[in-house]
Amino acid sequence: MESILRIAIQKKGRLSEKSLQLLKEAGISISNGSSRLKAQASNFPLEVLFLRDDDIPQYVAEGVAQAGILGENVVAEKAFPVETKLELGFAKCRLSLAIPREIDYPGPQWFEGKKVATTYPGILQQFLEKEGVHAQTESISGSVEVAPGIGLADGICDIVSTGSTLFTNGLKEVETVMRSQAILVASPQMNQAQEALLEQLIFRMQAVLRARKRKYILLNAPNEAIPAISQLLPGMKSPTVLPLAEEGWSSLHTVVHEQEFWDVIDQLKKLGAEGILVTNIEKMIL
Ligand code: PRT
Ligand code: ZN
Repeated sequence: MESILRIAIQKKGRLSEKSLQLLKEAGISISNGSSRLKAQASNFPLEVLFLRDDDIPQYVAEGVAQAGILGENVVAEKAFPVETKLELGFAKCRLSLAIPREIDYPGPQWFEGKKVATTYPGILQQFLEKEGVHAQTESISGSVEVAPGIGLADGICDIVSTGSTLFTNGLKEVETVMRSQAILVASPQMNQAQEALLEQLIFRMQAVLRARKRKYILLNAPNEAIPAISQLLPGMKSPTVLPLAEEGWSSLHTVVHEQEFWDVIDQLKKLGAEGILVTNIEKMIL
């Protein structure tokens, strides 16, 4: 029987589109959208299962799917034996403790004897234990941010991204319990052929993720500035230098982190660089 790799991704929510996008950029075509329970890739032995994110750790741990894409926060809360293979760089957020804004916060001991509403009781308990604080956790399944306002709890422990949900509910963030982003996890249960397929998938995803963080730079510079510019922008090995038709000038091509580019732009201009072009990279293999 030909082997196939199954990957579980979120059916509908914050992770769905970006998970599908990553598979697509890894060169995997999935015909039908996430309207059904599963879909087959047409050009890679891969089947995609569309699930609620909360169910993914169990499905992967039990080997129903060999891989999954979900938030680190959910992996940590569910505590199933899955292995983190890759940080995917999207759905970045933090799990934080928050309390009513008007309260002066002295430190974690404020929570002693208090009641905290959360959908992450496991992670919260561990944090409180580490801090040596005894608080009661109130597990609720949604709209955690309204709990203090209706008198259900003194504080909350919830996912924060921009902070606007806390703000509109009169709360302030006082402790970061964990940071999270989307990750690729793998099952402890898979055969050799599936392991090989997963390695191929990881290789492709890495090429995509690496490229997302970087830009391809082309610029023109006077020849005497090339050594200095090459030091500023060393690229993968060293920059490509091509002569321009105009005597004494060259075109220099290199790869940089986007942030580094902004950090050195003034220096580049001082060195005489001009006609600077910055473009996206699709894949990058070292
Ligand atoms: O239906 P299913 O169970 O699959 O989905 P879900 O509702 O449990 O999850 P979903 O789609 O909301 O989020 C999936 C994952 O995205 C989470 O597990 C996190 O890893 C990640 N993520 C990133 C977030 C956020 N950012 C986020 N802002 N998850 C939730 N939020 C919510 C948060 O709960 C709060 O209500 O957004 C609000 C806070 O956002 P700000 O911007 O106002 O701070
Ligand atoms: Zn969920």
